[in-house]
Amino acid sequence: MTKEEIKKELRQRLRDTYALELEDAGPVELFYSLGGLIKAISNEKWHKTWKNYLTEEQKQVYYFSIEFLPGKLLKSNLLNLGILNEVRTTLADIDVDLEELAEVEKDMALGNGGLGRLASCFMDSIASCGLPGNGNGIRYDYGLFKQQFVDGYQVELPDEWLKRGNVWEIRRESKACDVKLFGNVYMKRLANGKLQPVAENQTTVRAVPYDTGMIGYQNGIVNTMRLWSVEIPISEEAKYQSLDERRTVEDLTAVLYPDDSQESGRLVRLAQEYFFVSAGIQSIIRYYKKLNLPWHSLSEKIAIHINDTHPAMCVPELMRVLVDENGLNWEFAWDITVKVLSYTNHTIMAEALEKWPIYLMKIVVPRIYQIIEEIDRRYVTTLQGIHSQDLIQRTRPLQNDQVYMAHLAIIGSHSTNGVAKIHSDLLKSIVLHDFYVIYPERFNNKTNGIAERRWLQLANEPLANVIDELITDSWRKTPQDLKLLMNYQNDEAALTKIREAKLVKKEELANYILKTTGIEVSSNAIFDVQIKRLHAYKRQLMNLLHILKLYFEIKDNPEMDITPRVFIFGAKAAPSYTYAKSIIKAINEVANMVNTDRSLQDKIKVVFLPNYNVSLAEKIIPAADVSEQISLASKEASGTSNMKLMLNGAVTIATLDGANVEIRDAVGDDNIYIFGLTEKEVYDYYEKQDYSSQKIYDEDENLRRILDAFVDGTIPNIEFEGQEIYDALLKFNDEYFLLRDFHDYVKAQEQINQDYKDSMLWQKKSLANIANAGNFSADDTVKAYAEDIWQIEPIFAHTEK
Ligand code: 26Q
Repeated sequence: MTKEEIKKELRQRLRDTYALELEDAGPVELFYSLGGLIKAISNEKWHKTWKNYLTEEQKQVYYFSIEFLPGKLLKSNLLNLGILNEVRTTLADIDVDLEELAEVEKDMALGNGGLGRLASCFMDSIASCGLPGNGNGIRYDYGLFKQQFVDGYQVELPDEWLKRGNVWEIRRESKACDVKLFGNVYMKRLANGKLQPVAENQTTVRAVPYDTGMIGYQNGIVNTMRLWSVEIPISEEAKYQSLDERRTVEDLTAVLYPDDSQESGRLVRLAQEYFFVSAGIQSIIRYYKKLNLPWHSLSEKIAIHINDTHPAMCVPELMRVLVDENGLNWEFAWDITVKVLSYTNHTIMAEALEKWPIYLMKIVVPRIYQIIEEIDRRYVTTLQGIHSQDLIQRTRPLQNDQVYMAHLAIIGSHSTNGVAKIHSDLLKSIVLHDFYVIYPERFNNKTNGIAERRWLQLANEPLANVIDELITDSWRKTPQDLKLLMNYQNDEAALTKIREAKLVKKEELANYILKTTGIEVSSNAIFDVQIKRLHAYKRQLMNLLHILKLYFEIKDNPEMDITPRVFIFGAKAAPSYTYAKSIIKAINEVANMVNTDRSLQDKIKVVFLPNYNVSLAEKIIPAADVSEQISLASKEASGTSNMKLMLNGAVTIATLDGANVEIRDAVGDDNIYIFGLTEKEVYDYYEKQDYSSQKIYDEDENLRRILDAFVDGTIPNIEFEGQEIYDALLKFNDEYFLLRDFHDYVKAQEQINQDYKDSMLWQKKSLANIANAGNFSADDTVKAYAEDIWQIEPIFAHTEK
């Protein structure tokens, strides 16, 4: 498209939709008009892609995820369509700043954190690699809550992301499906002797899909992310007499549940899970039937991926559709189901492994529960005589009046993968060891990855441009080419350019911090960043203990030699997770105490930016010098902010947990700061049960002073929260070994303090991180899924044949 064509199109759209001339339009009208134009451009490619998959009968994967976290799409769509620069300069010609328009768009925040963001990186990569793949999820009216701080406390506000409408989606009423919930089911014997389930008093709701094009990176491919929204079917309208009754239906897709193991077990959440699973499976089978192929070919045309256990009802629902609705016999249907489905596990935390009370399942999805019972019954009988009774009992889906969703997912699929090497190994050796004994061939690893397009090309243009100058722009298509940067390890001019690019982003972030919090920070300081959900196992509190250590040291010795540091946090806590909320309050109070103490001479500052989300991540990550990845070894399945931060030249301080292990292998010990217990040492403690945090406290004077600060009034305004934290660390013996790892953590931090002073030494480490971040491209991750698990092929390869 030429600049003139872009201008003409914009003009026309502004007239048609807003009765405005270009000169009179504000950012909102311009954003929506530009969005409409982009959609029109991509729609042609979208339709072609879809037609192509259909006529070629390409095998497609459907990625079922209860969360997608794309963030904003404007710039990413422009980049992937290859018109980012044209549009930017065209707008500049008429005195419009693209960045200002981009700010108009609300983040699409239909996810909690890592799992949802991974799903969206995968959508970008699947399209960019030309793989035939679709997303299937829920279109929540309200995404993850907006976080504000009031007196240092987290306050949650609703996320009204749809208020001004969503330019990217297409409502496809013609593709709606009915989903049936509640009621009772009994088995009726037919004339031919077969049993048939008969349902009574069911509630039928309509699932209406809203499709969003997932635009591949400059390859003409546009895939579909399909999100389902609930409606009352027209035929059922009469049944709903009051607004209240209508509301119970409409509540189904009203709001995303915050990651909240303590609040789990809610009826609406279970209904949500079934709702998008059932709608998704029905629409896939409807499509497959159009192909007029025999049922045994289903697994040659369709792969369905279960992202964590939230969509695990895919197993019984696919069985239901094949057996009840299409008359297949159980064995045949089961064989197909296992071949079609695959499952990813994202956690080893026991409390996060999903289980549903049987009584609730019977209420919400009675037929699905019957099918689960049959799956359980057959599982037990089939393994009889092959495995021990104990093993069979421990692994069956139904136990203790609950349905174990992970068991269902593993038994009903052909592949179970973890998300980093150490995590997958732990699944095999400990967490899911019983299943590994039964199905060793089903287990595999797929280390997570990230979309470099968003996290470097878009988020960090200064660095991206320097990289182009040094190694050409081939890395933009092939992130592995970033390795070429290793040739500049001793090139001072190159290292300086990279440092200057970092400085640009640090200054931008410093301005943002000043504007939003009033806190002044210097871009000469080390920007030390910990951004992730607030969880005890992620140990934001250990970071805070280190900050307090520095605080006391500077107070005692105001002239101490320390590189100025700004500690930056971003984290939401689940609304009912009181301990996490107490940590937020404590960080905010320490921040206030530190930032207002002139005697510290700006040697340390603490900034807790509210409402951490994808857009804020795009501001923080490019500006980071130090990446905090300090979870207790064995607890973080993978982590993905670790990858985004290294890609932007931050150097990592880390435990050997999740993908940190592979990051260390990629960059080498000289370019990462590793500390703390290993996963094996953690498990040794569990076995011996001889950990005593009290002992460490008693023997370490400095640590005593730090912990006492929580309860002796040193940190103001945390009477309740301080006591809670103090007790967690001492009375309840420090579940996540903060005190055990603290000393080692401090030593690593001191090394960072030293090394940062030698600018070239530091830049060299930073370079090694950027250069090796190509190892963590989500493009490679999805290609591995495509080959090993889904057996799907890129569309180019197919057309070339
Ligand atoms: C549970 C109960 C009720 C409602 C919601 C939930 C819930 C919601 C979201 C439970 C868990 C999640 C999300 C988990 C998650 O994001 N896990 C992260 O996945 C990343 C991608 O694989 C990993 O990198 C992280 O290590 C892992 O913590």
